Amino acid sequence: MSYDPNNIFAKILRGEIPCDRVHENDHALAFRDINPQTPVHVLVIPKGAYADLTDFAANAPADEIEGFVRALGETAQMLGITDGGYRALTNIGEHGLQEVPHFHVHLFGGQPLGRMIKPPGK
Ligand code: DGP
Repeated sequence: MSYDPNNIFAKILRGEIPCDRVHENDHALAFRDINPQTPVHVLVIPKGAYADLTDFAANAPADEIEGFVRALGETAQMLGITDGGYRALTNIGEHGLQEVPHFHVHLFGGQPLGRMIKPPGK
């Protein structure tokens, strides 16, 4: 997927629209999802322009990958969800129902989360 610089998360990174920021480092920003699915629902995004995990894994330099992964763990710690457990999830492309074409990882927590996937038709 090619990167669309007009996507909503690019606008958040440029400060053109606000977000409820939770954490930030040189390479990543964490903020609350506008439509939370669980008591804690935060998005962690790289500051670089990557459309999805496939793009990020192939093209991000090592320092950006490290900064992003550290931000994931730090954000979970800051949110207080590590003891109870939580889920980190990224949607990719059409089958993954990715809505925003800037790589992001959802952090869900604050309650038992149930099964990871509901099989089709069940
Ligand atoms: P996904 O389907 O994985 O691309 O999820 C995109 C998520 O982004 C979805 O849970 C709602 C959230 N979202 C969309 N627009 C905004 C926004 O303007 N601000 C915030 N904080 N979250 C947004």
